Amino acid sequence: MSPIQLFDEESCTYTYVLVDAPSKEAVIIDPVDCKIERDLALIRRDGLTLKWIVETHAHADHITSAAPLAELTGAKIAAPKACEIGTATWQLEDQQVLHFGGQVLLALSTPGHTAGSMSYVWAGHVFTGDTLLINGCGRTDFQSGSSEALFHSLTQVLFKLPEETVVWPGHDYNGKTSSTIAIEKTHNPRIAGKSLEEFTLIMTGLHLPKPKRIDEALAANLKSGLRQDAHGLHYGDIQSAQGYAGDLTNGLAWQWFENHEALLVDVRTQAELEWVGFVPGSVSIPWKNSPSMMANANFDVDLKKYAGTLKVLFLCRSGVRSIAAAKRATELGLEAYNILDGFEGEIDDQAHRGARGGWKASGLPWRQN
Ligand SMILES: N[C@@H](CCC(=O)N[C@@H](CS)C(=O)NCC(=O)O)C(=O)O
Ligand SMILES: [Fe+2]
Repeated sequence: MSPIQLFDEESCTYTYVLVDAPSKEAVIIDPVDCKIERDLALIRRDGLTLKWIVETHAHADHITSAAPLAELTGAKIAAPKACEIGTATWQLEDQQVLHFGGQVLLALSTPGHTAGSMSYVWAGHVFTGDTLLINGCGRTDFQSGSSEALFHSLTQVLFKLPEETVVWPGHDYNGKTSSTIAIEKTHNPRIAGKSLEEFTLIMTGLHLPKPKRIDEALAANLKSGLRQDAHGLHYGDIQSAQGYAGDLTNGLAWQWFENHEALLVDVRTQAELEWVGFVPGSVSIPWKNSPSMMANANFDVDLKKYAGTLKVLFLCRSGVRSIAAAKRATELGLEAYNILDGFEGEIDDQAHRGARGGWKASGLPWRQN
């Protein structure tokens, strides 16, 4: 059994998916926000049931996708208790065990890079987060880091594991993928054969630049990446509206749609669907923002076929036409909702890093013909 190793080129972060083959239950370790689409696609492709989303620590260099992933998959979040990530369901302590299918994942407290950092052991593999890197180790110069604690975690915890244990790090900046306890114990230039004093000297002499996104990342990661969008809503929220049943985030829209609780109506033109993409399984009933009701005569006819069946969710490019369509649908007697930010949202809104990026940027399924 081997883990599936995934890489984020931007932060050089490794994410791991561990699968119990008979039950297809799975665990994901250290998922990254901008890779949520890739990770969801893998889960769907292999028919996996994600049980746990596990963090090795509160990351300083990238934002986790734990919260949106939990909402979209139903998995629960587990994180080291000492990391104080309040949104995690399971606050893990040393030696506690997570189960998925017939598998167990053992949490080992390995402080040093951060005071809460943990490593996880599974079937001859160890996921070391930023405690042990290949030919390196996590820095100890911020976030309650301690060279002394790291020295102890490396020499007294990780290096006590069986020598053939495969080491899977949280990052690699040099293209390396895995190692073993035996190799790191004997060859790791920062720790192999070093005394605590020598190790501390090496660590204090690193003088690494601060991670570029540390402030933004830490604040977000202490909430599992749960962020408010520009409407003040959290991923998955719904808010009441005038003239239709409500506004909802695309995360909740996807959940309802996938659970067959709602019909998803795309009101963009055929040309937009073809050029920009669409949500598989959605129904196309174009709405034109035109003063003449005649322009939307077909809208009424097509939509009435669905009256009285399900909730109807309206999607357009940025969330304007869908409001008009939701109002009209309400007049026609349907339970109609507007999906905030539409398919594309506010493009180029760098400040929010995709928070207003719409359906596509949220990593929800879509396709182009
Ligand atoms: N250059 C990266 C930061 C890299 C970094 O500091 N990585 C941390 C892990 S969060 C580390 O411990 N690095 C150890 C090392 O580079 O030796 C950024 O700006 O985000
Ligand atoms: Fe880190």
